[in-house]
Formats: sequence, C-alpha cells, structure tokens
Amino acid sequence: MKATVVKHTGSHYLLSRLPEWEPFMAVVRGKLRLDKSDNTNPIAVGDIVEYEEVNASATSGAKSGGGEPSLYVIKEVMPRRNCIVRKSTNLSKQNHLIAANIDMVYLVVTFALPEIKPQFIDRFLVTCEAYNVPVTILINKCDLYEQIPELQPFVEDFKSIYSKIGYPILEVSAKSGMGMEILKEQCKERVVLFSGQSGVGKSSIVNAIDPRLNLKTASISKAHLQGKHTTTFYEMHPISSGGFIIDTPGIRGFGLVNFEKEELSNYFPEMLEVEDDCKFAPCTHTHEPGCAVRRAVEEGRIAEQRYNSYFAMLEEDSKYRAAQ
Ligand SMILES: Nc1nc2c(ncn2[C@@H]2O[C@H](COP(=O)(O)OP(=O)(O)OP(=O)(O)O)[C@@H](O)[C@H]2O)c(=O)[nH]1
Ligand SMILES: [Mg+2]
Ligand SMILES: [Zn+2]
Repeated sequence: MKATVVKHTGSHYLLSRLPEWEPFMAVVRGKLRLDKSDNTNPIAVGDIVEYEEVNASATSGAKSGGGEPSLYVIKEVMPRRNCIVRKSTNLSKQNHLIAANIDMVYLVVTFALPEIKPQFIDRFLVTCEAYNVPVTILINKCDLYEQIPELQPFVEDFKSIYSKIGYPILEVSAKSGMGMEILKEQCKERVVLFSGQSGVGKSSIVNAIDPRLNLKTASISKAHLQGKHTTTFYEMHPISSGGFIIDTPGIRGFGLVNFEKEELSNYFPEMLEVEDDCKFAPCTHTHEPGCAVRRAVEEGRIAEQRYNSYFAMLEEDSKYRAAQ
C-alpha cells in the first residue's frame, strides 16, 4: 500500500492516501531501503512511501482482540519526481531534505519586514533549478509597501529582473486578501509548498486561502526586525478549494548543496541561455577572455545583482572546498 507523508514529528510520520485526507500515524522499523544520498533525514513531507499494517498486539506480545489500534510501518520510499534539499551547515557534507514531489514552490518574499535578501532568493532559485522544482515568487504584504512611494523603484526593479528570467511573480496580501483568489486557483489539485524567511507571512497566506486551518502566526520581533520562527514543523494541509499546501518553518540561511564549479551557471537560466557563446568551455564566467556571460552583464542583459550572487556562490564554494 502507498501513501504520502503529510507530517513528520520526530519519532513518527503522518501519512494520508492523497487525494483522500485521512491522516494516520506510521513509524519506520528496521532498515529502510535507501538511495545513497547524504541526507540527514531519509523521508520528507511529500514523499510517497510503501507501508504495511502490522498487528499491534502481535508486535507488543499482547493477546489479540484487545481493540488496539493498527500499527503502520513504512517499508520503502518511492523514487522522487523532485525534491528540495539544503545543506545542513556550511562545513558538513550532509543535506537536509525539506520536501519531495512538489508541483510548485512559492518562494514568499516581502518589501516590508523582514528585510529582503537577494542572495538568499538566488540561492533558493538555484536549488529549485538544480532539483527540477517549478517556482513562483510571491511578494507578500502589498498592503504595507504599496503606500510607500520611495519603495516603488525597488519593487519594479525586482519584478523586472526576475520576470525577465522567466520566474512567475505574484503580488499578494494575506491581510487584504489581494491575489488570494488567483493563488487558490493555482493550488487546486496540486501539492504546493511555501518557503521563505521567517515572518514573510507564509502561514498567514495559508490561513487567508483557507481560514479553517487557523495556523499559528506571530508578529515580527520589534527588537530584531525579524520573524519569530513560529512554524516549527513541515506540514501539509488540505485546502477547502482542493489541493494541498505544505507550510514550512522560516529558513535562516540557505546553504547550497554541493555542485561543480562549472555547473553552477546552468542553474541561472539567463546565463545558461548565453554561455554557449563563451570562447572557452567550460567557462566559470569570472576571468576568462571572450566570456559571453560577462559581456551580457556589461550590456545589461544579465542583472548585475544576479551575477554578484553567482560570484558569491562560487567564492563560498571555493572556501568550502579549501576547508575540506
Ligand atoms: N500587513 C500585513 N501583515 C502581514 C501579511 N502577511 C503576514 N503578515 C504579518 O506578518 C507576521 C508574520 O506572519 P507569519 O504568517 O507568522 O509568517 P511566517 O512566514 O509563517 O513565519 P514563520 O512561521 O516564523 O516562518 C504576522 O504578524 C502577520 O500578521 C500581509 O499581507 N500584510
Ligand atoms: Mg509560519
Ligand atoms: Zn563565460
């Protein structure tokens, strides 16, 4: 029998046979058949698993017929269509599997608080490209920043950079309800995931889509101007209009998983598009003469901000390797 992991809480998992919503508890017993990844967690929300029912009384040694609940045991994780992974810490080789088999990731950002971090956004997008996950950028808290004219050029610049590359952008407000109908429509019949820094409003958006869920939210800390890491579990929720949303804890830093130096630019779609014209192959697009990527940056066809993110990722990778 197969079911989807909808929540993981330390020792056990909650499974449901989607699109049915009847979660039940399951555990891992014995050895799972695993791939050779370095993931710290073998199973994530969104994973489809093979499980079996074990008679609880038989395993506990008690006499049968006592009305004990069935015990479900996860035997195997099915191959993943895609997944989101991040490196646990900078110097560890292990990866943390965030979720699997996602139809759309919504990367939630805002021009209100917490402060927007382009490098964080670019790291996240690179990971989505590397693991084959479609991503939409959701700009939340429009009700707040729309009143501030000085912000408008930044917002327009941001939208222009990312939409030119091909990333869909949606401006919403969990508070005023702006954009919620479109979002609701997009979530139908799908498994989607909301990610982003703490306090950007992930749980608030899920609540705005389906108020019955009543997820916990918390205001931005006045002392640190950051979110309070209110959501602590990766958890899937069914929404009344159909579809399933995975709410996630806010991400502090996003360590990139290992990649080859020459490979990184493949995850910047706008670089991938021009790099065939680089004089040297492979080209790291840093110092090589006749580099088409650097030419595109000089001519304004590739945003400098994106190239800076690329450069920072390469640098960090070198440091990481040197420390090994
Ligand atoms: N004005 C305004 N405030 C919002 C909006 N969306 C969320 N907020 C506020 O932002 C704060 C953080 O919202 P949460 O939904 O808890 O944020 P989160 O991204 O789930 O945070 P973590 O669970 O910590 O990762 C709360 O005080 C919300 O009321 C919005 O569209 N407009
Ligand atoms: Mg939350
Ligand atoms: Zn180049």
